[in-house]
Amino acid sequence: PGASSNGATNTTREANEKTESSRVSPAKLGSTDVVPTLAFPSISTADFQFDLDKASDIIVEKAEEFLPKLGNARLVLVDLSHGSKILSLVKAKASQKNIDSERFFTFVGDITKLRSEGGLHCNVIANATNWRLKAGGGGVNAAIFKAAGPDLETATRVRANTLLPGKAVVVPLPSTCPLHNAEGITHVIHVLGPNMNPNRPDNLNNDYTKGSKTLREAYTSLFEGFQSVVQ
Ligand code: AR6
Repeated sequence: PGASSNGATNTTREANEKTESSRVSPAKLGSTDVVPTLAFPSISTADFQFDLDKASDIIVEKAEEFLPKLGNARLVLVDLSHGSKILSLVKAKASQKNIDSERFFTFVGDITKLRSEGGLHCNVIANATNWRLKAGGGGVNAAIFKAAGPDLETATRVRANTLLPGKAVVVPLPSTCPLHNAEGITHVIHVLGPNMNPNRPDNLNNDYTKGSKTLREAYTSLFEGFQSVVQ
């Protein structure tokens, strides 16, 4: 499942096949012993138009930095299509580094349906959100708030009303939440990345010195948030 040859590039197909094999042992352990796994979208690279090549460097750099701090936990970069450029770039760059491909890999699928449709159990997912932490707006933010229903909005409000670029907030999901009971997701981590979209307010006006610094901070905040859940 999820590894259809329909439009798949070799790299992404291999990535999903690798995932299929790497999840065999945790699946045998029973539902309470699943390997802690964070699924995250590429922050800022769609609606916020951050350069894909620069973003892929930052993702690989931050994954390499955090993997040793995360025990046996896994980091999975997710995107919707087999043709995803960011997945291909990250996969190629990660393979050049001394990174355990069982603990950091890419996966094609909808982040709100990874277990039910992709067979990949991730107990934590990240959301590329907006500064108001509001539902809607398109992209992964709209998808996650829609799939989680009003429970996520309520649980988010308890933690924060707004978010600064480069910051993340960890939100525990109540067991009544559909994402919790159907997908096994116990936490959503909202992350706000730098906005490079010239058509949106508060964009960084193509300043990649600031933008790259903020994207690094965003991944640091995200992975530290995941670390706090795992410990
Ligand atoms: N599952 C997996 N990945 C997804 C999904 C999904 N359901 N939907 C999108 N992606 P974006 P940004 C991928 O635009 O650039 C929103 O309106 C997508 O292909 O969601 O940080 C917010 O409210 C891309 O690789 O986030 C903000 O205002 C990645 O997720 C703004 O967009 C991020 O794309 C944030 O823009």
